[in-house]
Amino acid sequence: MEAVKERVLKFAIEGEIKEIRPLGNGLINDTFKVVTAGEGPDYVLQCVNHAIFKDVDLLQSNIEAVTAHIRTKLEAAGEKDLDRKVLRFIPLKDSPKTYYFDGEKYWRVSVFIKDAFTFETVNPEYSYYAGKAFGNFEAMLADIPAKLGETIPDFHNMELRSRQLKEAIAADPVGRMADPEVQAIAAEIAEYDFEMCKAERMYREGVLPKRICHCDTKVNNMMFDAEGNVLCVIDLDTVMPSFVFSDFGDFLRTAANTVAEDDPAVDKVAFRMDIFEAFAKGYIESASCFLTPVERENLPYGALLFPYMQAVRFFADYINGDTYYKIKYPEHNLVRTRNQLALFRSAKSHMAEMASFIQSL
Ligand code: GN1
Ligand code: MG
Repeated sequence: MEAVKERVLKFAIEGEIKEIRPLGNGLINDTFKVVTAGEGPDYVLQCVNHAIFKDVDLLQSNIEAVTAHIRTKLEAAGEKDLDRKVLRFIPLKDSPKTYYFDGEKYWRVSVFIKDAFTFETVNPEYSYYAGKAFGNFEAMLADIPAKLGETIPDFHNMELRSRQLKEAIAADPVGRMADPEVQAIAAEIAEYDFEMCKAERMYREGVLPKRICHCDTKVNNMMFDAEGNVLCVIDLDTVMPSFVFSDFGDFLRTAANTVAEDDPAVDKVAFRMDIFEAFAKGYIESASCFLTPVERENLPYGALLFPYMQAVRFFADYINGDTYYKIKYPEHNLVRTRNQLALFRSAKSHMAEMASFIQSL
């Protein structure tokens, strides 16, 4: 940890470093908690995965613009305790930059929000609050003056994800396509390819806008206080222009699944309508100020799209020999694929119900 400590010391933090220890369970970046002595805050140190986020300068400037914009709005609304309600990134000691490049890796430091919790699962009540919070996050960013870049170009572009999977299948670099189960999965995915690429077509036709979205609204990317109030949204690397389905769909993908995204018990996977209803209600309450009718009526499609897209991404990574997501065992990405496909099937069986619920709001 000595080398890691040296990186932290490049930043203008308060107090002496007492301890640095691993934090959280993200699949992309490496995260640590930096405990300090004295009155000042503790911090979160992250090593940004540069293989995935190629332009860290753009990424941090997006995050700076977003957090500054939200901070200004919260301040104007008379909110107190802002360091608990929006992330604050620490500049370097010798420059206003909020990241440090050590010649090999990129590092950044933000204020640790104490007495705050993230959850891997939530009940309907918390889903309702989360819906309000993610809708509000998009609403606050609807008038951001800065033009944000795509930190991962075409991140949630289903046509691209589908193409990447087709390329992986054609190349089959580690021979995983020989397995009949893998072939069956490929066939099932192909069946829904055209239907799931609908958002990109609507965008080209000019009927679906892009907005500033969070693009990684996994349930564990939201912080709650001890009383269950939403504090803030974290993990801002993927904040970029996208369709509203990104935030609506990815939350439900993680929160409405009866089990974790990598649970091998596929027969236990189901899409929870109680979570859908609570989340949709909260989301629409705070997003209705900007949602168009097309966006609103396609929210159920968004709830289908994300399990599907995630299945495609996990599956492509499995075929490619596990080069993107962190894995804990060799078949991890295949297990994740089966799980997400099962969730897709379950969500699909609730399409009509979802549509009439949205209409009823
Ligand atoms: C990644 O970093 P983490 O675990 O919050 C991924 C998401 C996936 C998710 C699947 C930049 O998010 O898009 O939905 O794993 N982030 C990136 O669990 O690819
Ligand atoms: Mg995360």
